[in-house]
Amino acid sequence: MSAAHERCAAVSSAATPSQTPSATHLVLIPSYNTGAKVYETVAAARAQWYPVWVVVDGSTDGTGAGLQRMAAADVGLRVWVLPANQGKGAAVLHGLEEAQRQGFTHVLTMDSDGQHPADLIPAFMAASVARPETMVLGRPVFDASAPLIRVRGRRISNAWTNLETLGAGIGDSLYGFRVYPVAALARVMHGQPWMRRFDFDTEAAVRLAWRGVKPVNVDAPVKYLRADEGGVSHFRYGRDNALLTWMHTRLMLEFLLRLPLLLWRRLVRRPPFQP
Ligand SMILES: Nc1nc2c(ncn2[C@@H]2O[C@H](COP(=O)(O)OP(=O)(O)OP(=O)(O)O)[C@@H](O)[C@H]2O)c(=O)[nH]1
Ligand SMILES: [Mg+2]
Repeated sequence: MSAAHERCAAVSSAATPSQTPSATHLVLIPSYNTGAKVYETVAAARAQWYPVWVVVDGSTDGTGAGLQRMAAADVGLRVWVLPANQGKGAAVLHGLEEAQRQGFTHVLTMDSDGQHPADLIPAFMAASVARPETMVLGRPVFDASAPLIRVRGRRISNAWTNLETLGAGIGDSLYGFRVYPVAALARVMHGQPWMRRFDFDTEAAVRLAWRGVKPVNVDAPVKYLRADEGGVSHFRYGRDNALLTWMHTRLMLEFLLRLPLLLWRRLVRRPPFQP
């Protein structure tokens, strides 16, 4: 059995990963005004993993205080409350910098609104432990609850992403249920002022692929909850599609500048990225 397989087996055979703290991998949940759904999401993540961190992004719905109370009763949970709303990417960066200071090597990001499958956290972590040099990307499996316009919209984003990375194998550009190598993602984010809002998920995958971080795609269901089920979305079609269009414009321009290097790498087959 290879060392990677032994590490993978060690993670998956841990009887209760929610009781045994990981020193390398943590769950990071950015949260903005999701109401009570965030408590359910955090409890579901804690049932699967230790540690779980939440960055409350200037929420005004009282969940900052509620989550801090939860954390006071649970050593496996830590909560940061940002004083003002900064955007999803900025909230992730806040947690990422803290994770790096504390020596964690990987973070699994997941949304706070109950759309992502907490029960797959151990499988995603195991995939990352087995291949720490990669990013483990959720590939969404939609059910009938998914609005057609969102499903079709992401096909466009995925087509751009494939072009911008010369087909590096990113299965889905938008799904935020992922495991990232901390150092590589922090370097990418510190390198430019973008990726602080909804442009985070797509741009993170593209820029990491440009740096040679290979994607590993793992199927993961995504749910669209109705309002009466506690579903909350802050995605605004006009504002956020404009943001995503501007993001792909920037990435395409940079792609053209990087094209000779990307082609050269493709030809000489660079060794894989090491975290
Ligand atoms: N929209 C938004 N989300 C934030 C912000 N800061 C943190 N988040 C979190 O980022 C995650 C994604 O936000 P959503 O509004 O659900 O966006 P989405 O999942 O891409 O869109 P839907 O598919 O419509 O739900 C959630 O966990 C939010 O709580 C912010 O400033 N704005
Ligand atoms: Mg959502």
